[in-house]
Amino acid sequence: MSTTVEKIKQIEEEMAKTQKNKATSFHLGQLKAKLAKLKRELLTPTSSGGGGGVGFDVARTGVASVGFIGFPSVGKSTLMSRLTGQHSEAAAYEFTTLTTVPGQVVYNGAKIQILDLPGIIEGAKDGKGRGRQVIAVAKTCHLIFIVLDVNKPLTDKRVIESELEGFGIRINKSPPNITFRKKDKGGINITSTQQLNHIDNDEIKAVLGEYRIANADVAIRCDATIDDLIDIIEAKSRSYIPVIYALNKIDQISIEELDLLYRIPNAVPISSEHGWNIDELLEVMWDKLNLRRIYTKPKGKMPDYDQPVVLRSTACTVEDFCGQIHKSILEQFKQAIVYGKSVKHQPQRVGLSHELGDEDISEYSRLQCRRYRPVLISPCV
Ligand SMILES: Nc1nc2c(ncn2[C@@H]2O[C@H](COP(=O)(O)OP(=O)(O)OP(=O)(O)O)[C@@H](O)[C@H]2O)c(=O)[nH]1
Ligand SMILES: [Mg+2]
Repeated sequence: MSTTVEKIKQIEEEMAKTQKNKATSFHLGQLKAKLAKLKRELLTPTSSGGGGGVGFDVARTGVASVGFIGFPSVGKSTLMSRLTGQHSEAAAYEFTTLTTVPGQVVYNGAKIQILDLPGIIEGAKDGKGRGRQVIAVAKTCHLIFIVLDVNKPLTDKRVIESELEGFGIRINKSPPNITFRKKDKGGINITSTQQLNHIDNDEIKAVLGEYRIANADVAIRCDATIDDLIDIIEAKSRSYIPVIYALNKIDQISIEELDLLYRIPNAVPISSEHGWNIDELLEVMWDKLNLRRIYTKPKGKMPDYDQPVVLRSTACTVEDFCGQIHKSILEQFKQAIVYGKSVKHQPQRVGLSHELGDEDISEYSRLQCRRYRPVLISPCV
């Protein structure tokens, strides 16, 4: 019997041979869905083709974690030591790092965990080297630095991207605007708010058929592709993670070449060895992490600007804030008083579900802060 990897190869070959046209679109939809199912099987550790072996994951600390992915010897460990002060063995030979090395950087009062990971090679997602375990750690990070050596061909960038994509990681993307709801009866009902240029009803039905879904409502609100639809059906095995390309070793290139590098979106040219442009890397990291700093204010006193409570934008309600300080606050909680852009009146009383903000307001002078990230709260009133 052929293995999952072999089955994937067979389907990929068949897809390459099948030209997209009206007659084959149904077949292509089926093949893509089959492929997605097999790939998921490959990534599930319990299945026959699964990861196996000891994982590389480490205990998570801090408010967010950032993982380093790259080919061997691109300078991941050198960057790790530069950012965190935590020593991670760096050397000229390949595969110096053999397991996850955690470190921490404190930026804008937020403790951010940095994970130096072993280098991966092409085919990592299919089980080459320990690549699958490495990418599995990256998949649970809030941000990934793809570290590239600027002396190597830029095609490396595409190779790493496809390794991550093949593992269900979606880079710098948000989930496609498609709602999918299974039903008990009524057949397949497809609605779209705009013209679909890449997919037709036949393909959608073929994909759903492959997943043995006979009754469902599918509402499409973007110019979706088959892959987008599959991503929604396979939502549990997809992670949408922001990525920064750290283009390392710029000390070895000319100014003209550096200018070209600056045109690559989401890229920050750096030299980890010399510490060049590390400030910009940290700034971009901060932006991408989209964290919110909430300053606490004891009643009748000035807010404490030194030690903000830092929340992720996906969990930034007053409840999350109280939970970060101490669970017992929630038991006595009645209302919170909040200043800032997240409220209309300064201050305003809000409930547990209120979302706190981290935005600028210039007219805010009451607490003598020009740039307003802070929202202040006195939990019990
Ligand atoms: N010129 C130059 N060399 C660098 C730079 N950063 C790292 N290096 C060198 O590149 C080599 C590999 O660095 P490492 O930090 O071990 O690379 P790595 O990506 O962690 O490698 P693995 O752990 O094997 O995956 C070392 O000899 C470093 O001194 C840089 O900015 N400029
Ligand atoms: Mg290393």
